[in-house]
Amino acid sequence: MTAPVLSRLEHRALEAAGLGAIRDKVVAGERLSREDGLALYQGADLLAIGALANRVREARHGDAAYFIVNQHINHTNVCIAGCKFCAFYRTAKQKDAYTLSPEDVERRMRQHLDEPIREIHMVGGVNPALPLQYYVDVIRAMKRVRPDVHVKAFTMVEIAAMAETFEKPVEEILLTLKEAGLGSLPGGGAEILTDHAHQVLFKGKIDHRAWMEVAKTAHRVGLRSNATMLYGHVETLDERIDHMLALREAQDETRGFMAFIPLAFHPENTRLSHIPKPSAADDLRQLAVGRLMLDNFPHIKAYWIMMTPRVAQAGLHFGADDLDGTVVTEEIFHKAGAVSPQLVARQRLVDLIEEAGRVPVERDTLYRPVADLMPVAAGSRAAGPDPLVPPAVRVPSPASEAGMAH
Ligand code: V47
Repeated sequence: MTAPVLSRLEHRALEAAGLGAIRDKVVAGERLSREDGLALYQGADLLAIGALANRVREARHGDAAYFIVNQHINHTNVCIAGCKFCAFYRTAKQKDAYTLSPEDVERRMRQHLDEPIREIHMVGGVNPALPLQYYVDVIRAMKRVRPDVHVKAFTMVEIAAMAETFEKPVEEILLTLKEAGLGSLPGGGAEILTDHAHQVLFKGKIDHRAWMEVAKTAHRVGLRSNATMLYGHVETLDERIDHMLALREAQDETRGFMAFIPLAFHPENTRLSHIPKPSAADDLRQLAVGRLMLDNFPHIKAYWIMMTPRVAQAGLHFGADDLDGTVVTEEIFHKAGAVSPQLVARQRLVDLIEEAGRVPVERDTLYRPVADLMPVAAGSRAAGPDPLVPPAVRVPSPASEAGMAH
């Protein structure tokens, strides 16, 4: 990676903010410490911190900003973990509990066959009623509909639960799913990788040691993954740093993580609804701190569904280089009150990126630029009064199949 180059003004602003030593380390390519991370969270000059992260991002990726055309499917909302931050899960007995059959998944995919979808992102609850064959059949169904699609599915939490339920080693589960067509693992379920957050928020599911062990095992068997961080609830800034340091250490070992994805907590409809949402300033700072601390992560994703398209767009100047995707049937965050539309068309992502002065690069899941760009739908720019709302939500979403998952 080339060294980040700062303007004189940026140099001075960082000096004035008391962040001169951190600036010098970053410019010299030296690793930041826990104390540096805390100073970045506490520093008053958000713009100076953003500029530093931006220069690191530009040194790595230039003006490129990545996105993908993808479809999200949440195969079940039945979950026994009972996480306090989750608005999606249901117990098996609740009226609106659902589990999609492999045929349901196939049907959902067929509804979008005319769209250039390259990735299926599938996650669900921890539903112990499902046999291992179910997961194999679902992946095979996806590959039947779209043989070339990349299946990014099942969080470390779901994989660990399968290993426990089916009494098999994690590695065997991963190899079975890989054999069926699994391409990589999404970054969910990490939440905050500390004992305190685990105890307070999600003690019904695996802790940080187990999450990391599954991630490393996945990387060892040749499956790459992402890593999320759910912030803005009960965690301290120290815990956010712990989380990132744990990821950085694991990445030194395996090099298997592709993107770090900070997820802003949406309190609506959760047991933590009294907690205010993180501010846009917190979102931008978190992107910047993630970029600066996670020096061995190639990509920092500003997930527009969680951050809103506008903040994610600004994030492209605070260290982020990726907006995730078109997210054709994302239901997860709508349950928790996210205002983002269900579908932002490919053109809208291109617009968001270009308006930010960046160069859109359509990618596949593994961040390879897509050579055969599909033509953009004519007129999508003038779709309606609010340009951030897509012309239509194409798939009717029965309430019984809506979802939030690990
Ligand atoms: O693991 C749950 C989080 C995650 C809430 O890998 C919540 O490319 C906010 O992991 N407010 C699922 N967040 C989403 C996820 C993801 C998203 C986009 C891309 C990728 C990727 C992964 O959502 C869960 C959990 O941490 N979550 N509830 C909530 N109320």
